[in-house]
Amino acid sequence: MSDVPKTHPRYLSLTLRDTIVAGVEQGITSIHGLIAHGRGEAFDYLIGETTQPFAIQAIHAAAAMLRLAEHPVISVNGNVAALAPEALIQLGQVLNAPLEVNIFHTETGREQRIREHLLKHSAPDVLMPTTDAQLSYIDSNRKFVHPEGIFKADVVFVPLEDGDRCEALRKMGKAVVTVDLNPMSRTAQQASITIVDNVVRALPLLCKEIRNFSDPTAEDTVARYSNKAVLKQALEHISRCGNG
Ligand code: PTJ
Repeated sequence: MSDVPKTHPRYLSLTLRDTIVAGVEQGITSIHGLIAHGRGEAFDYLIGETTQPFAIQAIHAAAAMLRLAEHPVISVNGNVAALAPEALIQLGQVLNAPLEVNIFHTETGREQRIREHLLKHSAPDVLMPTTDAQLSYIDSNRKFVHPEGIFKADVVFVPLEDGDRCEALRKMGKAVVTVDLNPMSRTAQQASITIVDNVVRALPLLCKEIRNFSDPTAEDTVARYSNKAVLKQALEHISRCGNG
């Protein structure tokens, strides 16, 4: 770990850098994950490094959608595994949903190392990609999925995604909940619900919201939710900050 003093005004953000670097060193996070993280940091800086009202609104709708799902699945890549393993496992527990490793950048042994990392953090089980079940409309490594996991899911939670799979999942008729700090990314634009927040802040809030969920009008909440409107709020917030 680096020697950033706790008094540094951006201590938390700098600590997260250490965590993602450690993920690369452990062979969990792809080296490309550092670039993705840097992009995320830039947007986090612009939204004020705190959870904003547009993210709270999306978290409420996401909790409703995930609670109503018949077969929700949590997709795990190398960045989120390094940044928030405990929160991912907690989310799996509150939803009674499996975690499934699904990565974009192929590297020998990385999928297995992610699985072991999650098991070490007490995940009850972790599904792995297979060649038995494949997603349509996609050519990358992300197409390989588990028949009892993403392949069968009606709602897929996919934090920090590259746009291709989100589009493929939607074309296959699945709902997608994502967490993405960039409201303009293809994933953010194509997901059913986009939580524009840092995954390390959003995941514990989502778990809490699901645990305490008592909205008798959950179906209406999901039906009324407009991702377009929420993303617009996020962009307006960013441009207000940019204008001082
Ligand atoms: O482990 P792999 O091989 O599956 O690779 C994972 C990454 C994230 C490298 C891969 O999916 C990728 O290349 O993603 P992109 O296309 O760079 O998109 C990542 C998105 O996540 C960007 O829009 C970033 O702004 C956003 N992002 C980065 N860090 C965070 C984040 N969003 C929320 N919380 C973060 N901590």
